[in-house]
Amino acid sequence: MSAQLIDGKKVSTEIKKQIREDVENWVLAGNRRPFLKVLQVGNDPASTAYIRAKTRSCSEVGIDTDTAHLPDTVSARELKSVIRSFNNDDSIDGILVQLPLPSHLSSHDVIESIDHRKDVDGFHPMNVGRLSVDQPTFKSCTPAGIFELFKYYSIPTKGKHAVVVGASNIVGTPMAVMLSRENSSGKATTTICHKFTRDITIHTITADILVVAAGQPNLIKAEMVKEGVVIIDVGINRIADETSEKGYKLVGDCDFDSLKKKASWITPVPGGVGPMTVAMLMKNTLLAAKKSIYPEE
Ligand code: BQF
Repeated sequence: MSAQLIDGKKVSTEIKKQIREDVENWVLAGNRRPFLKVLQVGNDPASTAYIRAKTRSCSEVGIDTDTAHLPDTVSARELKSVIRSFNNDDSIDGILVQLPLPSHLSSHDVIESIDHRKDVDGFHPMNVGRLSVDQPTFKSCTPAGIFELFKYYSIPTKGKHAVVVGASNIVGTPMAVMLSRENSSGKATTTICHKFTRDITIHTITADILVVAAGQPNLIKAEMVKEGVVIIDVGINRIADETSEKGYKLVGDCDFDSLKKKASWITPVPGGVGPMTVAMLMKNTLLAAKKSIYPEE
């Protein structure tokens, strides 16, 4: 078998076109243009690249955006007071604190200080909790983007065995929740593997759908999966590459070349899940502006 490619770049472009229309209609109806405030602490180059991708997408869909910068020495008090001022600013619809934060700061405390009604990343405990009980919420962007890909390519999840490798708060855990809920989205039987899983192959080999978000290049190889599996590779790893002008290239967590011969569907890296994550951020920002998740009365 040779896998069909899941083209996240193409699907995200189509979704952003739709969001652009929705934004224009919202503005034409007399509303203020949606506004996303980004906060960068320090100047990690990968974070700068991600913020650039988000800012570019904002301009594509007609969302206003601005990035505030704080030094990596900022105290938790100062950072939270800046976030409080964004919470109280009615011109700001969505707040995004770019992760990871410097190690002296607790991302839990920082995320919890964001007004959950402006939490377009969907990381606030209020939004995570609502996700897990099937209430309207800002869905974490990467899992939401993966579900858009399932929809676009008519890849069924109902009744399937889904295996998620990686249990982060950002991707693995919300992905597993969305896959497993029986009333909305996934309806799959779901296994979560993480760093204490003794033998991940006994799980991955039975997967109909394998979502990998472990941050480890080449973790998943062809002999660890069954014929016809759907491979969703969330990994984004920079590895040295002298032939590229940047000096590095991006690879996922999966051995694409061997897996593409065995899988039925596979996402590439780059151009797979990554662009969908950014598209879902645009969607959440519009939902925040419209107060769709948390109506005012
Ligand atoms: C692509 C992220 C790890 C840690 C913090 C397009 C993005 C990535 C790849 C992007 C990510 C990953 C983001 C591609 C945002 C996804 O073409 O393949 C877009 O901008 N992402 C982030 O903000 O923080 C991270 C991964």
